[in-house]
Amino acid sequence: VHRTKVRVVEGVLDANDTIAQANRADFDRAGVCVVNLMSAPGAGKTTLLERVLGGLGVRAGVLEGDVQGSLDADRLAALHVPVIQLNTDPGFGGECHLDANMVRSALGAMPLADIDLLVVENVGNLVCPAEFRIGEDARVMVSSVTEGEDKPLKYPLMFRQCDLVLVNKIDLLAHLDYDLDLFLHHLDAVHPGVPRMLVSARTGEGVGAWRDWLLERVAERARTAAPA
Ligand SMILES: Nc1nc2c(ncn2[C@@H]2O[C@H](COP(=O)(O)OP(=O)(O)OP(=O)(O)O)[C@@H](O)[C@H]2O)c(=O)[nH]1
Ligand SMILES: [Mg+2]
Repeated sequence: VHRTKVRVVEGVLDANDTIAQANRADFDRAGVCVVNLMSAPGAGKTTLLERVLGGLGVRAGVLEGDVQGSLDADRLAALHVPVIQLNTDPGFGGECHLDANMVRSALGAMPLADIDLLVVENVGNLVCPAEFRIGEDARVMVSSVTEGEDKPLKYPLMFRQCDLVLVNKIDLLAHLDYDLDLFLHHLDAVHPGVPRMLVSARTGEGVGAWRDWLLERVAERARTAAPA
């Protein structure tokens, strides 16, 4: 029974990867850089986007994944960027992540030809989103200091599969017994040397580096897409 289950899961992930490749082809055609933004609920994904998307200097769009509601999409629509809300409940059975097919279902409504950067804010969850590629260029995860230093050890896949870790809410460090060095030690144990930035969406500290990182990814994407 156990073996059968494992095969089913592998089949689901294979099917997901096929659709992710179709998404990738659409993004390539449109020349769009896509960032998959993931974290536990409340780590600060939407606030960090509010901080960088206004006046970014490249044309951005956001795909908001939530189980229910449009609270985050409403917040980001105030920045006058195209935002599409994807609800996994009821449309996709209340799933705890976005998969390639859900993203695909929303692409028709996103003006890909008119944007350079698409940020996909995934459903708040440290487990499931790590398993599903959506056709993205880069995976960024937010780990806030209120979550504890042990999270890389408890959710290694999420920390291992990302290209950048934003350590958020550092404005709160003075009020916590969180040991930043210990967190970074655990991070390096599961993903040695992964790029990381210490940020506060509240005070804006480190947000410039996060903005520059996004701009560099867009520029890199444009360079690799340019005809030889
Ligand atoms: N002190 C402090 N609070 C923050 C910071 N970033 C976010 N918050 C607060 O944390 C709460 C959650 O932030 P959100 O940006 O909604 O988090 P999220 O990851 O988008 O949450 P979900 O989409 O529900 O998973 C809000 O009350 C924010 O104001 C920060 O750097 N410092
Ligand atoms: Mg959010």
